Amino acid sequence: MKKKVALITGITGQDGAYLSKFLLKKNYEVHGIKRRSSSLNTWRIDDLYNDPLKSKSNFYLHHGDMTDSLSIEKIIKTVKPQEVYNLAAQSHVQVSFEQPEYTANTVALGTLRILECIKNYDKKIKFYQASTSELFGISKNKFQDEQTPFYARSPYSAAKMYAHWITINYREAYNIFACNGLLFNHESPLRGETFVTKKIIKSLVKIKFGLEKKLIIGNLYSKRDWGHAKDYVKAMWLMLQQKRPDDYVIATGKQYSIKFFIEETCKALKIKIRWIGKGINEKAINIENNKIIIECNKKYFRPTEVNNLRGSNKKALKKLKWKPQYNLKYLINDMIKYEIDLLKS
Ligand code: NAP
Ligand code: G4F
Repeated sequence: MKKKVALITGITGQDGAYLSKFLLKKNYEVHGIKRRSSSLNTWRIDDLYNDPLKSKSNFYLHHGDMTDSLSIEKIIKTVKPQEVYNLAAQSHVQVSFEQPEYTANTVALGTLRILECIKNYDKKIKFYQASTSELFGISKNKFQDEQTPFYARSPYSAAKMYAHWITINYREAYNIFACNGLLFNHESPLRGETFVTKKIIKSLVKIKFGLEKKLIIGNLYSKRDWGHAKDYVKAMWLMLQQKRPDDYVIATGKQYSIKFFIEETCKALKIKIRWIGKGINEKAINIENNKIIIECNKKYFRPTEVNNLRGSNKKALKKLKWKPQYNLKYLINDMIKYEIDLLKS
């Protein structure tokens, strides 16, 4: 049987790496768009790219950029994919306040550029859009699902809102098989270093081994529904294997605060802490040596925050038969193990 061909934008990111591995295991030919940078940005996928059997490898990279429609068009026409997974984005919420225009260009217009190319070149291409729980913003609902109203709380979220709706519009207007995955936060050892889970784990592991003194953190009280990226890339693929295109919430249904995540990481690392102070002055002390090891700093607070995210995965469970395999404890231990191995090596 002829191999299926998939094109992934954002292949050098966390999800791009896990999705590539997932699709290669399913015997896909995988193509990815990477942007040119002066420093290497392929460390998450080097094991695939440097395959000793490279000549037989099903993995290919192409230079391109979400802000450059000519490169996108050329790659889609050359690769001729059956499935396109649009994962590329300026994906950091706080950075989007500093670079709102660039964020809108990559996230909102970047999505439009791909959809236009699919519309003009081959409407049979199936399209996955990396939509996000950030769209729910200040929802007061205990659980957010596919019916929960949106409320953008950052330039990132506003840009993703456009991408979400333009995906639905191209599905309805041009009959394109286009799906939005409203994915809640998902983490892994390959998570970018400035996202809160990776930052906490990296820093606390270094503190444990005496290589760092303090973790400086922002809002301890926002709550997130954290899953494992390994589970979430499977859901992306499942969406494109259905009879009809649709939009799905992907979440664990469990919710924890940043403070709880820190406490669980400390437990796993056997660091005993005690919290003191309030608000911006809240700190954690290492009980064994009485030293302050965690401090808050205004620098990491956002102009507008998303405080409460917890998804309902009922639709995904029923229609996609998708269920998360990994819980928070597994996630934390997986991330810790990776950091310790890295220090050892
Ligand atoms: P990530 O690690 O930040 O990866 C983002 C990817 O986009 C990287 O490959 C990056 O390339 C690429 N990129 C950025 N700007 C680009 C541009 N102008 N042109 C081409 N590529 C560009 O993000 P992730 O965690 O894997 O998330 C994947 C997608 O899902 C993103 O769209 C994100 O917004 C969305 N999402 C993520 C989560 C989550 O919790 N992880 C939840 C919901 C939605 P470089 O490597 O060169 O930087
Ligand atoms: O880890 P975060 O930066 O993730 P955030 O903002 O929820 O966004 C991530 O998940 C979204 C899905 O909901 C994706 F769409 C998006 O692309 C990205 O992957 O921050 C999580 C929470 C926030 O409330 C933030 O204020 O942690 C809080 N936080 C507290 N201290 C911090 C810090 N966040 C970061 N990055 N760094 C801190 O020092």
